[in-house]
Amino acid sequence: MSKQVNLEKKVLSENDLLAAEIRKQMTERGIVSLNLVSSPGSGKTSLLEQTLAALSLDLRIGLIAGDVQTENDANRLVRAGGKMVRPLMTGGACHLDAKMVSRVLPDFDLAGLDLLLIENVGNLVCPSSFDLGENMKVVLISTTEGDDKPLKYPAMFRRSSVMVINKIDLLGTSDFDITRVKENARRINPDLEIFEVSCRTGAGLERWFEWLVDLMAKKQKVHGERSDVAMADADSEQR
Ligand SMILES: Nc1nc2c(ncn2[C@@H]2O[C@H](COP(=O)(O)OP(=O)(O)OP(=O)(O)O)[C@@H](O)[C@H]2O)c(=O)[nH]1
Ligand SMILES: [Mg+2]
Repeated sequence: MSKQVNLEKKVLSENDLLAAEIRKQMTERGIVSLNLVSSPGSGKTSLLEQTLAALSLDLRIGLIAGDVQTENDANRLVRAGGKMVRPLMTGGACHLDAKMVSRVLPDFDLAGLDLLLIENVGNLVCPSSFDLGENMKVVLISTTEGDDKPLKYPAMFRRSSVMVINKIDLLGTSDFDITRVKENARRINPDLEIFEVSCRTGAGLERWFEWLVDLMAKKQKVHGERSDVAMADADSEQR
């Protein structure tokens, strides 16, 4: 038993080292990276399709579509206008890890990217334990899943910075209570930024797009300031 615990610890710490390297690469280039996590079918690919449709003219978006099997999601994202899309098939594993991400990263022209969106494997448990070098995790929950899920799968909601409640067009067709799901999620993580959207009707998506653009602007301002400082340091070293 303790051997198994030690092995798990080793795998996670190796993953964290690799994730830190990925994060460093992204930060150096001013790329914002989001890791989308949820149960199967909550609408991760649908949200990415809508995001591409709205923002791909203004932002250079790279996408990694993680799946246990098939390239269905990657194909959908290409059809939605994604120009830099890579499928990442785990072949059985229930989550992406940093090693898998670092395997496909060389396929991207990082200098030509503003935003990297990673769709994780549909699973509300395992992906919470694996840092992929992202800036933040975005957890989706759809209105067909039950409003108690943040309490039952707390790690995912604790480790996410954003919760997107999707399929609000289906509110009223089950006993899902949107006020209760937000209360439950905030009991686990009071700092969660919450969005209520329907990827089917488009309701609520404008706020998500605005938040994303704003996040990019903030990160790129910090990146610009850092680059100025680095250039000033290099100049003074040369003198
Ligand atoms: N009614 C409704 N259906 C939606 C909405 N968003 C997505 N769907 C549908 O839900 C189903 C699953 O959506 P996906 O985007 O494939 O979900 P996913 O999270 O990417 O699924 P996995 O990759 O398999 O985990 C599809 O049939 C979508 O058309 C929504 O806002 N309302
Ligand atoms: Mg998907």
